[in-house]
Amino acid sequence: MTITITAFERSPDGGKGLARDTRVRWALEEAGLPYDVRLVSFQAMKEPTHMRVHPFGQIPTYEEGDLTLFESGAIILYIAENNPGLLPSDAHARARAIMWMFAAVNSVEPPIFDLTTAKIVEGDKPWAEQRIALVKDRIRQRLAQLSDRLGDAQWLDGEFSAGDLLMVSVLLRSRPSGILDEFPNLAAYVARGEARPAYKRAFAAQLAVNTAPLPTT
Ligand code: GTB
Repeated sequence: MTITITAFERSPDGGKGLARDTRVRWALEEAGLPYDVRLVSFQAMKEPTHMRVHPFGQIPTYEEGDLTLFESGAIILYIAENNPGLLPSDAHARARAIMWMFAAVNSVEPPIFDLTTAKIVEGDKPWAEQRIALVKDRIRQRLAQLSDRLGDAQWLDGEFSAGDLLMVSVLLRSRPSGILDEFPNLAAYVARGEARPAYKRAFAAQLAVNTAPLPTT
């Protein structure tokens, strides 16, 4: 059955791989699954056809036969549970890998995402400078804890897993602010993720979309 995901017709990052379709592409590449991509504009995302697939009018989504999913974490969990290579077979190790997936999207991503909101959505407010400083401190606190836990390990819990895939994807978004590089072991961890052939294929695929000429209407 063909897998179809959705991605920005043109990502605001111009192809830096920071939009959340990249993590889904990466999981599909790790699993060796071919996939199609349906590109959607910001306008099309809010129209009924896409809203039926994604109730919040966002990307990414995943469609395969009569299965439709949204939420990048849930999509990656589905891919990981149904294909070898992204989750350990030992029940406890598997539960811990899933725990790290939740930690990535639930404990690490929120402050990182908040910085984007503080800069882009609230950047013109008179209190923006103070808020940005506070949010940056919250990111530093969380990354310091993660850095302590990772130590000099290669991956978060033994072999590379979907937990690392999501954590690396989330941490990548803290690089433009310079905060990721304040934690050399996390920066090296992210670089290890980026060096994986599957990540490189996923990155190249999203870059090709974001640098291709837009279709003329
Ligand atoms: N929790 C959901 C998930 O994990 O799937 C969040 C999905 C989400 O935020 N999607 C964003 C979206 O569709 C794209 S990824 N936004 C359009 C809208 O809400 O109207 C977020 C994103 C966007 C842009 C950059 N960037 O340019 O760097 C990075 C990340």
